[in-house]
Amino acid sequence: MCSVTRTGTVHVKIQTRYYVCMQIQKMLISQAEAVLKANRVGNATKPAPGLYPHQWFWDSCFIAIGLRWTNIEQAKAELRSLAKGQWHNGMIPHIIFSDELGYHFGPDKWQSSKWSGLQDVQTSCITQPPMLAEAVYRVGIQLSTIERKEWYQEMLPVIIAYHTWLYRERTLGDSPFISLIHPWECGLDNTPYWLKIMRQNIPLKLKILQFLHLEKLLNKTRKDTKQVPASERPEPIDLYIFYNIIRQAKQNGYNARRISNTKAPVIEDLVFNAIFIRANDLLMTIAAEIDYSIDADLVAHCKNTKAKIDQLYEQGTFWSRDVTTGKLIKEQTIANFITLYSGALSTEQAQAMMNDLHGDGIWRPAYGVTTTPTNSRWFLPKNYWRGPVWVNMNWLIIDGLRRYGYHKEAEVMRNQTIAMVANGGVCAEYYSPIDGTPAGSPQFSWTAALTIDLIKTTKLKIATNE
Ligand code: 9WN
Repeated sequence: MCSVTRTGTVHVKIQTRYYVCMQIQKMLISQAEAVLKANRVGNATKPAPGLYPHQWFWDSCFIAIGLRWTNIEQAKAELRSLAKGQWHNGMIPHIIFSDELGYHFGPDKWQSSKWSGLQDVQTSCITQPPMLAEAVYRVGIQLSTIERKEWYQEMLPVIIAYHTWLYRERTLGDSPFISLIHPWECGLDNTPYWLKIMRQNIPLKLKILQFLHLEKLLNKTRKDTKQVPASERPEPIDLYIFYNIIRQAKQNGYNARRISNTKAPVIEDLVFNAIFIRANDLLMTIAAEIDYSIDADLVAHCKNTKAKIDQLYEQGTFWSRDVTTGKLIKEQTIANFITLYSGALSTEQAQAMMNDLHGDGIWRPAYGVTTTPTNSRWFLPKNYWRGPVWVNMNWLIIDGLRRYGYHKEAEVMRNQTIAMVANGGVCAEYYSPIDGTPAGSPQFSWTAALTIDLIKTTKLKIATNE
């Protein structure tokens, strides 16, 4: 049963839980297209109206992956707009600011032009998961051979400069992995493994508030909860620690080596590194297609990161590493499963992942994978990255499952994800893993874009360059 309201929103009730009929799929695509159109500002798409009024790095990559089916020129423009925000040293920032006001941590807090080399674009001064190679590659698949080659010629230098920056500025000591200086860089902001490390060093002012049980007072001064209920956003203490880490990073010129000598958290993040390994492979695939010669050092680095992933493997799974102590951070989250997407796992490790996916509280009947297992002490069903199901996470896992030949499981998760979005009715930012209730911001762009992609991508030929 489907109905369209006078405002044009599609409300869908599905009788069979995981199967979404063709008629509803078509309506979902129209609904998703409308969300993307409404969120479009100039050449880029904001993640959501109100809460996120600028361009975000990995959001735009997911958005382009969806837009390639409905408007390929906009998909290209979305990624070109990211390239315009690329710093002269190669970094792609996690936010490129538009003129809209109201974001809770705006351009004045970062003062990017002191470091970026860009005078006409204001950005944040940290990065986000390197999804660009995947987005460029997938847009390329939709083009004719000649257009694809031109597209790759245009975008490959951007990807190379970015990956080279990551290796130059973000590998510390002899480690083959990329270090992050802020949880916003991994995109899963309040995921338990970051909270655990961050909360070991709470600033004195916040400690006093906690001691007096007054931390909820902080909610009065925050802007993000004007759009979304506080219970669905990071806890006040965590948000203010996020802000504080940026202030400290700025004092250290956003330089990871300097920051790693302070008490600020620095983590070799599993989600980021898994995505990076895949992105390195795609960089090589793109280069091979246009006979582009990649610098030997970069090739060696890429191979080394992939080959050494077992350094993050202990007790039958993968973890992020705390750079300060050198120890793995053993908090189970969805990050463990994003390693499937990397393509770096042995067949045995991938099988073990599959078994774990079916473990208690992880793969939820009807919705996909919880960001934090339901039996974790950190679990909160509607709070941001502490439990909710996110469409981009399901998408990455589906892609990884396909790469390891788990087509049946990938198909189940694909159908579940489409059904969850259809049932939720609003292209929500995230969904409760308990009952699929939409949470966070409605009209969320990557939910819209990736729903289009999931509907369209039934038999994607996966590229490998092994
Ligand atoms: C901080 C835009 C972004 C996503 C992140 C998500 C959230 C920002 C915020 O929104 O983070 O970057 O203000 O909470 O965690 O993954 O890219 O959608």
